[in-house]
Amino acid sequence: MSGGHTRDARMAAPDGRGADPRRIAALGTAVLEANWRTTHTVPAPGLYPHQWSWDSSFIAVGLRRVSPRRAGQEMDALFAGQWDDGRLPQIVFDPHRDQDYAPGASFWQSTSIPGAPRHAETAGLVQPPNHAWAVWKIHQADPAESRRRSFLERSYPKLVRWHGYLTGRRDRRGSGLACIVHPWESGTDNSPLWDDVMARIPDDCRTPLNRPDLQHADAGERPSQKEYGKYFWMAERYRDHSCDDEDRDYPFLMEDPLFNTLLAVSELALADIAAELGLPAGVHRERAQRTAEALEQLYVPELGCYSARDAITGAVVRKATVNGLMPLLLPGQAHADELIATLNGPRFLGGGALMVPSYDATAEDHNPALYWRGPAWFNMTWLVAEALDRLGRTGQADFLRGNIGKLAAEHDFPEYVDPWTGAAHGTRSFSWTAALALETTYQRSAL
Ligand code: 2M8
Repeated sequence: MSGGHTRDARMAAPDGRGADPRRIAALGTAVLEANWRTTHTVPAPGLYPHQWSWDSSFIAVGLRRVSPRRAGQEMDALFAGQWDDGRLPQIVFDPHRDQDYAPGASFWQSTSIPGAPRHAETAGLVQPPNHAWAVWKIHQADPAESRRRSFLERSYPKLVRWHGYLTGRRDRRGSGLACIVHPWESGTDNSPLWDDVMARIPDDCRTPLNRPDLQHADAGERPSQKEYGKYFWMAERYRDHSCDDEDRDYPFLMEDPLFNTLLAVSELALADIAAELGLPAGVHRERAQRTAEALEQLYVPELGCYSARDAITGAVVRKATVNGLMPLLLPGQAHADELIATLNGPRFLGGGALMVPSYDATAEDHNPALYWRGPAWFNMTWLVAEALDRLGRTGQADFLRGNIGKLAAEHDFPEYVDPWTGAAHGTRSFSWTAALALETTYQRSAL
């Protein structure tokens, strides 16, 4: 059980009322309301006090159900942190909360990096590109409001530049896949996918290792001090090279199936946005197709799923993670049957899991309480449910969506849960959990 979070009357519902759609929607909305900060939503009030990139997209997907306008503002606030090269930063910092999260604005000093915005302090790294998909969903929630505010017109060029950065400078290997340069960029920070590469990263960072995160979550549910030393070492190196992606000997370059699937899904959303604006859409469909084809380089037949590749050595990691199931979201998926079999086999849902484990349940080092090394996350389970729905597997999609809402509301919107017992871990009042509980509740019931 994590420390630092408070419990109040809104929280646990031992009588099973957690499954009542109106109650889930009311509680989820209250969390989003409480975590709203003038222009954006913080992922959690204590642990994550700034604006995070892919969190904002997941948050906006749920927020649009109750306020499409505010969901649009959420994306606008993130776009205000866009760099000249098109990157959308991992974090847009709240300058008043520098002491409350590390590394913060004083570590990155982004306003002195060429090409970074002058009016906003941001991290130099990025996160998975789910933004165009979110923008399209926000538009669909209230097209008249979106048109009144020219939401698509102003978002589209920013999203095109963002994808241009990823398919250009981040295609470091020329493989057609974008590389991530830090585990934080994956969104699945301490996933076992990064273990082999992490082994060759020094941990003697120069920045003193300050861990405000441990005031809000148990040390046993967060990355270790050694991992943090390596995270900081890489962030220092990337920052000190002006975040320019031209550091030839930079040691962490990974091609991740989750990151690249979201890029392809978002590129398809860009096609829808372009069509809506009367602009050519074919170019986006072709780009999405190219990314989908390039993803085939990451398919591992003996795992029955995709995996990450080390772009420096060319080695594909032999580990099954939820990241590797995500290409199921792509239309015309060549390995859909194998992916479904893997999802429903012992590595993931086969053992009676309520939500999708983040890591192979049969692996010796699977840990159902440790961050991205086993627990089930609400965003990943929602993505799998979206994929199942698209494939016509509506019964299983509904099962997962139902558990998202129920477990979220029963446990005060936890960051992650034990996949089999639903026991809550990490921080509470977590925004994307609340947003996706809202989204799935609206998907399942006419509220
Ligand atoms: C977690 O990552 C941050 C660094 O970005 C952290 O651990 O401090 C991850 O779960 C990531 O996916 C998420 O975006 C972020 C904020 O919720 O927290």
